[in-house]
Amino acid sequence: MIRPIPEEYLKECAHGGRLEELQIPDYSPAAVYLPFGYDDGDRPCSTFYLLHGGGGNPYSFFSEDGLFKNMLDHMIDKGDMDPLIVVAPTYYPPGYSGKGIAYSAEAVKDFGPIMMEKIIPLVDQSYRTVPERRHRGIGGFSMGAVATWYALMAGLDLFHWFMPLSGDCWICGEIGGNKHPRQTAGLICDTVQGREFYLHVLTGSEDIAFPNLDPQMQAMKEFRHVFVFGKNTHYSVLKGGVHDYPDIRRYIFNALPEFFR
Ligand code: FER
Repeated sequence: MIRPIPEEYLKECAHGGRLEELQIPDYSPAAVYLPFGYDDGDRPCSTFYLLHGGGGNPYSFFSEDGLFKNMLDHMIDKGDMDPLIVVAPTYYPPGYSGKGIAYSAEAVKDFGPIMMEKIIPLVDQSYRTVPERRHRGIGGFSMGAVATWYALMAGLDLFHWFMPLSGDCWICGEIGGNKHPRQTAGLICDTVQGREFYLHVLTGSEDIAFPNLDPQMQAMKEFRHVFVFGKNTHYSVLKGGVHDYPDIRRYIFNALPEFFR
C-alpha cells in the first residue's frame, strides 16, 4: 500500500527546517535540507542523498512550491522519522547545458566517484552527520534512479539504504532493465552478494519507466538468495502512478521512514 500524503503535510509546518547551498570545490553546488532544531542541537543526523531526474537540478525536488520541504518538515515534526539531513547534489558538472539522454547517461556514470570521493566527505565535514553507512541513504528519480542503482553496485561501503524511483539500472546499457533484465539482475546480484543492504524500489503502473523497471524487478525475484523480497528488498507499484515529481514525492513519503532503523 502506497499511502497518499495527508493534505496537512503539504502545508507550511510551524517547526520547519531550512535549506542552504553547499559549495563543492570545482563542482556544481548541492542543495542541503537541515531539519528543525539543527542549529540549536548537537545530535548527529542520518543523511539522505537525493538525486533529481534528467534535465533537473538540486532544486527539482525543493522547488518553489515548497511542498517537498513541507512534507519533510511534517514527517519529522510528527515523528514519522528522526530528524535527518537531505543532500540534493546534481550529476551535471558546472556548465552543463542539456545535451539529451546520452549525455545524462555519461554524467551519471562520471558522478559516482565524485559523490563518493568528494561530496560525501565534504558533507560529513560540513554537517553534524553520522558518518557511517547505516546512517547514509540514497534515492533518486528516473536518471537519478539510474545513479542510485550504480550507487548500490559501487557504494556499499558508504550506503546501506537505497531508493531507486521510476528508473532502471543501466549497467548493461541504456534502458538495460528492459533490454537485458536477467543480465542486469544477475550483475547487481553478483556485486551485492554477501553484503547487507536495504532496497526499496518504487514506481507507478502508468509511469513511462515502468516497462523498463518492471522486467528488471521481476528478474531480480529469481535471485532470491540475495534479494529477499519483503526483507532486504521491497518493490512497490502505485496503480495509476506517473513519471512526475508529485507521485515521486508520495513514494518518498512512504519509503523514507523505513530507512535508518
Ligand atoms: C528509465 C530510466 C531513466 C526511463 C527514463 C530515464 C523512460 C531517464 C530519462 C531522462 O532523463 O530523460 O527507465 O524510462
